[in-house]
Amino acid sequence: MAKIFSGVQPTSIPHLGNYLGAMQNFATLQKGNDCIYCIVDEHAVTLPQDPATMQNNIRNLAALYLAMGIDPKQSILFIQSEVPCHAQLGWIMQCISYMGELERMTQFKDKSKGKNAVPAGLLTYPPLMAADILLYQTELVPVGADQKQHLELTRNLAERFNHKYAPVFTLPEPYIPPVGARIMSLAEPTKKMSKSDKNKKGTIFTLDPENQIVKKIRSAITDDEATIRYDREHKPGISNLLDIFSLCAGRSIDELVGAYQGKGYGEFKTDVAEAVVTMLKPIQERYRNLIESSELDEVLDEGAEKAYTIARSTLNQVYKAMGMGRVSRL
Ligand code: ATP
Ligand code: LTN
Repeated sequence: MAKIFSGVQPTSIPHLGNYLGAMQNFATLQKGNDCIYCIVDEHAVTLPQDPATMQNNIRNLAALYLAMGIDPKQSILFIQSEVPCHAQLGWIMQCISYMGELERMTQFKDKSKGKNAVPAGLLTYPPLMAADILLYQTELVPVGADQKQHLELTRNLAERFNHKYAPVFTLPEPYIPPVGARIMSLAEPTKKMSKSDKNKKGTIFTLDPENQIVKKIRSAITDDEATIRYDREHKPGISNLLDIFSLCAGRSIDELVGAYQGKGYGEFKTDVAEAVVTMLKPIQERYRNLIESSELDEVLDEGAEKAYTIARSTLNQVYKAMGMGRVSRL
């Protein structure tokens, strides 16, 4: 039985990369493990968000978590800003982080590139993520490949704290799936599929209607070799579609490559689209039933309460180890 924690930002509707790289595993990992899943709204505001859109995104994401199979009887689902311990431990983690290591984070470099006023929160995002994970004595963190570096930093910060003060934190491991950890943009298959991509043709959102999914996959950039084979370097577009097809249809890449020998890209893309639509349909149906229900608020209230109890106990140990506050009150 492992302790598992992960989070998704309510910056828009989760896309196929978020689902195949991370969220699909959230549900699978529930069996036999203690899972905690979070809507990380404090991470989302490291870049400016429209308040009304953010409220909608939070509700949509909560409904999608459940629609994707998170069972609130088995797992805890909550909103980060409703448990103040995250911001509190985030501060401590910032204080034990070095500027140099934060400036070296690839996500910081990518997101701050070209900006003449870089919000400080973009730099201090990874110590907050470390706090999220460490508060729950997490052992395993299911994430996409882009988060590996942040997980390494989390382990370093935990070790640094444990060594300097007291052995409070468990060292977490990333759980990165062998296929799907880096789903690429359909429009630019050398870049990861992203919510913030300006070109919406490259991203399939999990709530996209069928006709849009079909259209986006039909216009996916491929190559002119006209052979379906897996080669990430020379055929990034086809390889990405093979990854998506394999995960959505539950068929191995080798089996698919065999089945599409001598067939054209048109037929292949039609079948990829069908596999994606078939996989997303039941999720979209469950989402529509949940979004208007009062169940969502009950789940989130209960989740915040349960998360707080665990998080507060870790935070007390941290404050005690550091000599903060009054020990008699902890
Ligand atoms: P953005 O796309 O705007 O950079 P994001 O989608 O990376 O945002 P989150 O919503 O917090 O940010 O990501 C949720 C999870 O989805 C994380 O575990 C992340 O690693 C994973 N993920 C994100 N993009 C992909 C992708 N293209 N392929 C696989 N996993 C992904
Ligand atoms: N940084 C992640 C989102 C995130 C997260 C976390 C993931 C915030 N806190 C804790 C796992 C565990 C992202 O941008 N995808």
